Amino acid sequence: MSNSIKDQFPVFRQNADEKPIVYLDSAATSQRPESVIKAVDDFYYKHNANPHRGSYQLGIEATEAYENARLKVASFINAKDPSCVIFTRNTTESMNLIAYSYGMNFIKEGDRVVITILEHHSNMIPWQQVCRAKGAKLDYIYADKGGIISDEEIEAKITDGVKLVAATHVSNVLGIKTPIEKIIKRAHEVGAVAAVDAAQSSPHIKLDVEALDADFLAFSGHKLYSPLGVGVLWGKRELLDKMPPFLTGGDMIDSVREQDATWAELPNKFEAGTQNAGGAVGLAAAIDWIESVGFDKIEAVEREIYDYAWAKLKEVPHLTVYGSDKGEHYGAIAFNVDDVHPHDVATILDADGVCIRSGHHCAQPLMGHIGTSSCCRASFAVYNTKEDVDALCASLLKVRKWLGFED
Ligand code: C6P
Repeated sequence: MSNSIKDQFPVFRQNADEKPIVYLDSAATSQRPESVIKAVDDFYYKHNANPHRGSYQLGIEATEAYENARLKVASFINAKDPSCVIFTRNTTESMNLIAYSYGMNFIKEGDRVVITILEHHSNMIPWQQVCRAKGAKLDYIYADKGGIISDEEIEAKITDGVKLVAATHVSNVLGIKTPIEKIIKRAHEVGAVAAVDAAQSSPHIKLDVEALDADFLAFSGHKLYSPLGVGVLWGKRELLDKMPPFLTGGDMIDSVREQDATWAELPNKFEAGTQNAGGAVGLAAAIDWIESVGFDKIEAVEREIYDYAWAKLKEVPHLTVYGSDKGEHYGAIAFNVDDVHPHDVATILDADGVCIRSGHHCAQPLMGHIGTSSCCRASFAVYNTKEDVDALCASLLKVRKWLGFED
């Protein structure tokens, strides 16, 4: 299957003497289309200045580029109020912002915070810190071994006394979509605030904060075809307004006296210091690119690749594929080769130009839950093809042979 989308990504345009790259690590970070790279270049070639600072023409251009990126993100996630879109460095910073600004101030002793066992450490450790500091309890919604969360588990864990629920939209290890809509609804029924980690859903699923009715939603630009170092936190105004700043310094103040200060309005209150305007411009260009392809096409292409990969990997001997064929999956498939450490698998695959991630994927409690300490993960984006999956499977067949196993 040819994929004209792939041609738009310079990293895949190798010279004849270069080994082709079979990039199956988009859940870690995606590649960038040429239009994004050019947009970032254009910003630095022609419009770079410190946004919100310079009143000269170049400064105005930089501010406009940065603020237009905010408008683009707001429309991308269907946020009605663009000033509730806050630029951060990444999902990790966004989740920490919620934890340190909302959690540390509004979670009290004896309260409960609920997360799921599928969480990435970025949506786990901040809540451990909040609960430890405030004397609150951290509870887990467990999935079955396939990653499926039942309605009963949601109802049993999200009960009176829960003040905040933070859940991933899609697991970075198993690729499974959580029943996030039910989790949010249940959180609201018990009066809790609901935060969504959309790091792994944003490249695959059309986000709509209105329809989801989340209170907070976070994602990283770099998994979404954008530059490294730019992320997003969206929150409901009534929450963001009452939260104190997470970081303090330049551009987040209304006025400063010797002993105290007052804060700027949203979004500046949460954007202390010089911001990554080039990154924001790249994120806006990535959104343009995604919209030019369209989520219908993205979902269709990725569904075909995912189903193909799932079936093919199941046929590879001596392979344990984690997760289940029930449920909705996006992006990632986790597996192990019998008797071979995942890092060795990844290194052997690299000799064929096949890039996968190995390790605990920043989800150690989930690893324990599915019965391993680490695993391999192949992850897909809209530029992948069935040929990429074939190359992965062909390379996997070599692994045990290389290591001297007889079969
Ligand atoms: N997961 C992976 O290979 P940052 O690193 O801040 O951009 O994103 C953190 C993060 C938060 N939540 C989920 C569900 C994630 O998958 C990630 C990042 C990468 O799985 C890098 S560890």
